[in-house]
Amino acid sequence: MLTSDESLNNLKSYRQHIPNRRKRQYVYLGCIGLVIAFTLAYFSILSVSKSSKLVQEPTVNRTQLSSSPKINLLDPSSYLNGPPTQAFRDNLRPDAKYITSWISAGWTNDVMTYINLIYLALITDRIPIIPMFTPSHIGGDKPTIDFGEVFDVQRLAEGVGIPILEWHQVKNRSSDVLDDLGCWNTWEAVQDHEAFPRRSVVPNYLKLDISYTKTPSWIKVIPHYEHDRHAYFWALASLAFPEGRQENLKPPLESPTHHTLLPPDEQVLCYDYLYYVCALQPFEFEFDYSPAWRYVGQHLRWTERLETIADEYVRTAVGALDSPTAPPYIGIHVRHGDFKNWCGDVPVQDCFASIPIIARRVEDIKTELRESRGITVEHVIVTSDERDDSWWEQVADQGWYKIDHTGTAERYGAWHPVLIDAVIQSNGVGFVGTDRSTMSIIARRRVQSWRNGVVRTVKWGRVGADDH
Ligand SMILES: Nc1nc2c(ncn2[C@@H]2O[C@H](COP(=O)(O)OP(=O)(O)OP(=O)(O)O)[C@@H](O)[C@H]2O)c(=O)[nH]1
Ligand SMILES: *[C@@H]1O[C@H](CO)[C@@H](O)[C@H](O)[C@H]1NC(C)=O
Ligand SMILES: *[C@@H]1O[C@H](CO)[C@@H](O)[C@H](O)[C@H]1NC(C)=O
Repeated sequence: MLTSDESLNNLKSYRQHIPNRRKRQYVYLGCIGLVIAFTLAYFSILSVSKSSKLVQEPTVNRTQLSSSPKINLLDPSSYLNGPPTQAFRDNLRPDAKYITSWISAGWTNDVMTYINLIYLALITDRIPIIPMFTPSHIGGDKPTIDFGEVFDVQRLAEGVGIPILEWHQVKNRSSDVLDDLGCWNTWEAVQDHEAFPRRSVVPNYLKLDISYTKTPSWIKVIPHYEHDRHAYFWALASLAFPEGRQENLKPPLESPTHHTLLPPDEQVLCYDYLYYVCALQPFEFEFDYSPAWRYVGQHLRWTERLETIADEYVRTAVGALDSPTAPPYIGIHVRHGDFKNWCGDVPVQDCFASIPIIARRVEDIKTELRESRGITVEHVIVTSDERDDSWWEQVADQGWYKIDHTGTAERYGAWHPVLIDAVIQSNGVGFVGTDRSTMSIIARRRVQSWRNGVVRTVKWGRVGADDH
């Protein structure tokens, strides 16, 4: 042990040598630094590739993706064995890991649910397998429609930077094989009203017999709070990795048909329902930072075909069918229908925002477009689920246009009235939406992200709700 004097002396002698030693030391330090840096880099690369072998096989080679942007992310041969098979497992590559989930609400909610699924795929390094859209609000007797018939999947895959598969690419649509699958049941961890996993018709369409394992209750954002059902993305993601999965295994519920008991599948990770999922706070699509919107939703563009059809409807509506391009317009989405159930004792005519109230927001937008973008927009196009003719007369009295869907379902199918309206809402330079409607929320985000547009949301529920 050094006395304080000795150490002081050492320090002094050390100091005296500084002028000489410094240069050499810097050279040493530099060399050592470089060696350390290289070693660290080497081991981190090694450990990444090792741990991804041990913990999780890399399903998405980001090096490859970033170095060759032209890679065909949709080429299923890289991520599947071949054409759709009768039993889905026969088509899975042993070196790849996948993720899937089901839908169970109105169409817009279902779009958001698939966006959440793809975002979860992104943060768990898995390949999402997206099911179809199932009819609910458009009538349960209607056919399903493929995700890829509505959205440009190739563009989505390129935008998000991961491969994206659809179920019909994996399993033959007309297969009679009922496949067994183990999935996570999130529903019973986030709510107390239903003592079963979230119900969905998707597993019936896909012919899957599912054995569910309850997730831990800590996935829930607001513990024990019965008025919210959201789970955290990263809580769900933790169950996608071997340790988190292992630590949270519980006796599963037997599957309805084969009565099999299966733990959550490691290769095809699945969750019953991903609508109520957020990073920070419930109903996050409302907020600018929403990671699901920023990393996935904004890349979800309509198919060329839908764009072409919608464009023709717009040109027809505004009487510009002979013009090659539609004029810039402000889109409005007025959500009525079952929203009257939220009115309580308030008479419907006082509860929903009246046309003059909506017109105030249209004027706001026109002014802002003029002042901030220097554009004057004359055309206003209204989409709504309202069926009352006298209401539509008020719309016409404003000089606003409506989309005529006479014959749309017959020509294109039952999905198209709502699909075309959603495209039209997203293509304006301005948008006025209805507060609390997810269809309005997502249209608003699209107009902001894709058109750099100006948006407003009309509040409703009582007289004066939108006064501000
Ligand atoms: N064609 C058309 N249909 C609409 C419109 N707004 C609502 N609807 C219908 O009402 C349904 C309700 O919207 P959904 O998206 O299904 O339901 P949701 O996801 O719960 O959306 P919100 O109820 O708006 O939050 C739609 O699917 C349509 O069938 C519209 O502007 N045009
Ligand atoms: C990823 O792709 C790059 C470039 O093609 C290749 O050099 C590398 O070995 C791949 N990595 C893995 C883990 O497959
Ligand atoms: C699905 O299977 C049927 C036979 O059951 C076959 O005729 C059809 O070609 C298959 N479809 C695809 C897309 O492979």
